[in-house]
Amino acid sequence: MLEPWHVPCSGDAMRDPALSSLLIFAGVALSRCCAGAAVTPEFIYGMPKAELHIHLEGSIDPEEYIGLVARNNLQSAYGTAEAVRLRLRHATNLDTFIEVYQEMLASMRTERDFHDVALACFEHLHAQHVVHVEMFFDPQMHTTRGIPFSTVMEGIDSARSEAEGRLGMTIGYIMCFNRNRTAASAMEILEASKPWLPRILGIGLDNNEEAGFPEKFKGIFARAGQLGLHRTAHCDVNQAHSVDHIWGCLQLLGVERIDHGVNVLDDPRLIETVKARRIGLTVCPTLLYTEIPGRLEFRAKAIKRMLDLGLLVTVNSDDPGIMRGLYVSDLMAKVQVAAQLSRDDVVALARNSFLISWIPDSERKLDLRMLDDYVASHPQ
Ligand code: ES4
Ligand code: ZN
Repeated sequence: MLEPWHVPCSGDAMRDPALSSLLIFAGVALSRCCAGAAVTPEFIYGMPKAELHIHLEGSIDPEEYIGLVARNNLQSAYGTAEAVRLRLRHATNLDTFIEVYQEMLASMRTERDFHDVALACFEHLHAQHVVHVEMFFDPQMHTTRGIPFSTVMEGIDSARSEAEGRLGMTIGYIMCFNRNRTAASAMEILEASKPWLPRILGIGLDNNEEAGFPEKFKGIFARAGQLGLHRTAHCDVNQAHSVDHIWGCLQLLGVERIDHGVNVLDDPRLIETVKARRIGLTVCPTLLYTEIPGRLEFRAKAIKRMLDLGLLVTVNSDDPGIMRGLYVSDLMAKVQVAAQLSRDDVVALARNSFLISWIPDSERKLDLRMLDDYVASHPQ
């Protein structure tokens, strides 16, 4: 269920229903008038781009959930997609978000389920002109439910090869360890993942941001480095001790990227360090089913400020199934309007997505050339 692309720039206009529908109808013209040079939603959608922050489990939408529950003969408190959507309104902060996330992912049981969920997600991203994906998955959330690690890996890996062949995308997986679980549990999974390591790009950290993060994962990240894996970590927006956590991820874990990382902007020394070390920031200006006033605008303005500071920021989908079905290009178009991004700004977002992706340099060069060709063939 996609939302209209075009949000008028004047709040007053939005308060008049007749005027607002007229403005939405005249969306392209409006988007031009708001942003100066021609930044149309079509230009944003058509740009080749990479998606670097999307969760397999968070891509399950209400219809998909209902289908999986039926196929697996599972008991569920929610009998229709509409009931699921109502339930998703419960997610208003990180903790309540994780509660519904856990309920949704419990619908996946078999290798086929993992394959189908991943493939549906790649198809959505392909439709938004994503040419390269680095997708998170949460092994502990499945192994602790009795699903073998091999079931998860076989399912998602066959989806990867099908999407690469049929859709012409390049795809890698990032194995996320849960910040609220022990380092020993993460190490167990890391060691069990060895047979699949050639097909895993890197590791990350997600789930509830609890005590001990990031210090307790120092050994995990050191081991992952020895195994040749890339390293990133979530630092969610406006959590307790966000700034300290970002410093910890940089200094103790040796991360190459921070997922979200909006609070980098709260510390001038952090800004300098992130810029000097060329740390990627995968920001997610997502909308929850429960409207939180100012949430999108806050993140959009942070993205604009990061661009102005020359930081390597990207726009990402995060959990589109739980967050109103919006994917990267939908979100970029919303950010463009909310923060008045210029054409150069939106191109920088796509360029950054390739610059901070974990692809071989030869591929990066091709992706960047594809973007340059796109820009050159769409004169202002
Ligand atoms: C997540 Cl937004 C976010 N934060 C932390 N953990 C997550 N898992 C899925 N989405
Ligand atoms: Zn995330």
